[in-house]
Amino acid sequence: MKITITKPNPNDEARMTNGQSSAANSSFVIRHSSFRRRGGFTLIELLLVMVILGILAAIVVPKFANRGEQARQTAAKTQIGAFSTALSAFEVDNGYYPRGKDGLMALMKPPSDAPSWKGAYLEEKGGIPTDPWGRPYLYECPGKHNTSGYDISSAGFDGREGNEDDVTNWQQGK
Ligand SMILES: [Ca+2]
Repeated sequence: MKITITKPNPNDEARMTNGQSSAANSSFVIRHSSFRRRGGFTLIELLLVMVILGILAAIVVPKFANRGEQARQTAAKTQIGAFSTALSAFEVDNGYYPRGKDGLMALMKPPSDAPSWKGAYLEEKGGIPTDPWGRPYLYECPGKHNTSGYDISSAGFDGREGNEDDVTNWQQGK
């Protein structure tokens, strides 16, 4: 930080017409323009930045937290759609949908009563995929909701069947 002290000359005094006559009356004038530029942030500016960061944290964090759950719901819907495509392919080859509660296994390994089986119908190498919350998808054929087809669902975040966060292949609330 460099502070230069110079004696005023008549020209300087002539320029100081904006209410700085007290400085002009003193013997020396401190030129501190370089001090102003290198001084960094003032306390007010720092406080303002902290307030803005506080507002951003309050707004942004809950939104992203919610997005994660929305993304898992979407992933479960997409996976159920993929199961449905594979189950339709199974039905085309064999004339029926895989039966019972373990029916999804028939997409990977041929059941005993499927001589025209042309699977595997899923590319998953780790077996039948679990839902985004780490639990198995629930399958039943014939279904309780889709009586002429099959029910497939995820119990959602809470892991309990039959409430509103479930992801299903039937219309919920009916
Ligand atoms: Ca649930």
